[in-house]
Amino acid sequence: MACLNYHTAGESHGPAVTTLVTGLPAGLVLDVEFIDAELRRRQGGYGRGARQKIESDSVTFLAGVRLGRTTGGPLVMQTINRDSRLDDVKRTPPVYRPRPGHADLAGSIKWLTTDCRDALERASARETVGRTAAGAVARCLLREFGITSFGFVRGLLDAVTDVQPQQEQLARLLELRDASVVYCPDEAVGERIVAHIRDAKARRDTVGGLAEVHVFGVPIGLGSCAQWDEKLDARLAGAVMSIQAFKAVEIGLGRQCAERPGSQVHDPISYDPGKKDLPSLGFTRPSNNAGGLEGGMTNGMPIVVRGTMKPISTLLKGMPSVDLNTKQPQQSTYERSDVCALPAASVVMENVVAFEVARAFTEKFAGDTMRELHSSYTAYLDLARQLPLETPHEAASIEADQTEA
Ligand code: EPS
Repeated sequence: MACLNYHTAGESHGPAVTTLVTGLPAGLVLDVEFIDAELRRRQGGYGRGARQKIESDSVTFLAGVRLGRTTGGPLVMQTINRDSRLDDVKRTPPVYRPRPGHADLAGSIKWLTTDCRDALERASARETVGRTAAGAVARCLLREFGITSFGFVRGLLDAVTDVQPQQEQLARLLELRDASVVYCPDEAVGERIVAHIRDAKARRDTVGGLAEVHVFGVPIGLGSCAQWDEKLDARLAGAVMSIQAFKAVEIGLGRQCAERPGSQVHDPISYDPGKKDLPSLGFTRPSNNAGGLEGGMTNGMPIVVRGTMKPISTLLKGMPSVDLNTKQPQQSTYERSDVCALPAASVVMENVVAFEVARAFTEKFAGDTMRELHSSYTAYLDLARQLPLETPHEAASIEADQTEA
């Protein structure tokens, strides 16, 4: 069977955003309410522009589902754009003055035109509807195995929360995050983030910020150390970096690793037999600076990924640019946009991270059906708990090790 993958199609002001997900096992129950709730959450957050008052996102399944379960065939999901007007040149005119920071300049030259419209329509973050839907489907799969995630806004400018999410507090954290208009589980910091966004709007400017995702309940051994392109940390970084406007990705301690010696970076290993039934198999770590990933593989600790979003590139006051036809200096075009889409980006990030975890999960526990995935997962954990396994190779090495000691 094919490896889990997805692609999206659609323009920001085209008729719809479509997602094609391939490699899903048959028999996965799709929680449509949950998927639509994630789409609605993606539409929200303080700092959004007028577009979200027009749209009302939800998915329609066009293929790959029967009676609420995946069939094993390709899954196609579609979300209608209510603000569909791509072929109306008056309402969606050509754009000749590229916005610094957007895909306008590079995309139009790449497609050999001075009209940035085609590039900006496809590069628009409207496309993240499709990625959120794919990730939400992946989360339906992961939660069957007790894997859950928490995505939130860590902060922007000088308003940054130091909250350290723990699995035991997940219910409370979700409550706090969902009560916040900027999806920040720290009320005081959330208020300061709102004030910064309001200020940016008053100055006809924009702001970005930091979004973070924690994934709990992940078994040891997803990803691989065998090949560079199988490393899960690299794939997570690629997935997060591909979200519109993201400019940096960190795993665990991230760039702070450069500021500490090894003894203050690496997480000591111990073993607690009372915890051997958990997906971490009893191995415990007092800290999680590695962000749940060592050698490109999950290590049983929560996965922690942080992304940096740059400020939205459409500024009400414009930016210095040139007219692509005349090559004369001009302020960049203003198109209706958001002042800050960081809360929405935290939802997108949570879902794209989940998709990569689900992809790694379905590689390790491959099967055409959910039934096969469940048996493969259980069999692996059983074998791992029995270590050391009595193979001639293992027995010889243990004996040699004990003789040396
Ligand atoms: C975007 C510009 C805005 C955003 C859009 C991304 O759209 P519009 O020009 O129609 O106001 O709202 O994001 C979405 C539509 C969305 O659903 O997230 C851009 O230029 O990237």
